Amino acid sequence: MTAEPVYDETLVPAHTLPDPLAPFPDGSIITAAGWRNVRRREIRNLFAEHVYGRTPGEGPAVAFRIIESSRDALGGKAVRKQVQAVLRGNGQTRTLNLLVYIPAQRDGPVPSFTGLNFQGNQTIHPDPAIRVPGAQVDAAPRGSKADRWPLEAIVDRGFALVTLHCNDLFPDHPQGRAAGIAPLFPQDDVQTPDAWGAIGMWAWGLSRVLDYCAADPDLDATRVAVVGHSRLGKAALWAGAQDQRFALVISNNSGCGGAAISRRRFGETVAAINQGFPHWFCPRFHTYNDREDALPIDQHMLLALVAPRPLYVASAQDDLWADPRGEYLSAFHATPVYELLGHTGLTSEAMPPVNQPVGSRIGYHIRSGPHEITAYDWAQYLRFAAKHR
Ligand code: GTR
Repeated sequence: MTAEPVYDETLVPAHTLPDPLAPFPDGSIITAAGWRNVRRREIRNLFAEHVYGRTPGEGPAVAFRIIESSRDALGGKAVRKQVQAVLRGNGQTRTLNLLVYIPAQRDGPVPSFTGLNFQGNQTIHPDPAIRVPGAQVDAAPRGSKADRWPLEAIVDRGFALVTLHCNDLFPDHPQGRAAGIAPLFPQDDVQTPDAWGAIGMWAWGLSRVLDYCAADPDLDATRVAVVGHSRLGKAALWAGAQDQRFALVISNNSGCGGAAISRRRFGETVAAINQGFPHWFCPRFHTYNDREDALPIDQHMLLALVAPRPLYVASAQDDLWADPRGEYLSAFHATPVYELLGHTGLTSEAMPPVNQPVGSRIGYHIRSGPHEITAYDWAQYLRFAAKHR
């Protein structure tokens, strides 16, 4: 059993965060070039070895095919495309089902948001044409998560949306590995200390969405924002950290193993998350249960891997399990890397008031209300993405 969660700031243990800009072993300081050419890769490798597991270099072949499209979606506002990414490797095949909406009014390739959904493409909008692949009997109801995906607002602002169900990549339960993409990779050995888990595979899938964006002439692959809520926010951050083609990265209430500082042990801890979700991280991450101080990184360094690209971190006031203050501090402590690369980050260690977004290159808000991704959150992401468009 893991200990009772701590929700009292005075009980946060004293800790020292690793410095993303600590001098090189020979004592030389990190310049912008030193960050880009050496330190960035070192930190990314530390996250692969100790937290999320290694993303294999070789993977299945991917072929995209458009299986449905309409020029008359959302009452004429959007073009809808339903695309299969067919993966082949190790003699096995899997299919990722991409759902794409593109503004009907456009002058050229458009910027997009991409993110995974929790319960199936049909949940993101009541549009009856959205396909429900697989076992339809168990499928979550159409439009049941539409509150999380303000599709009309996204399209009205000139952005496309590309989404897929996270379970196409790794069904989200401890025995999900075999039904997902893992068997398509050579030597998938779940026992290896740095074997990747669900978050790694979800992130891999987000990079395949980027490949799709690059192949669709209606989309501008140089302007793709990756967004995710909660566990899928952890995946969005890891995708954005590894794949520098993502132009903008958004973490919504991603909490432990996402934006929040692990060493604070506030709300969900490393031990709690590994116990609750043994399939999310690599085996080595489990050795840091109740030993956060031994980690060679902390999550501010994951956010620093996004630099110099625009980054947005959002918390919710009642979402103490995700440690809002730890999410804010993480963005704050990523700031020196943004500054090294010529951008301002967050300049105050004090959190902003509720519902008052701050920041320019690193955006942050804490919204009133619970653990959720809401119209308010999306309004901030649309504003931020439009500013950086
Ligand atoms: C919780 C988990 C969090 C977060 C959340 C979610 O149960 O402890 O880390 O991922 O689920 O995804 O909604």
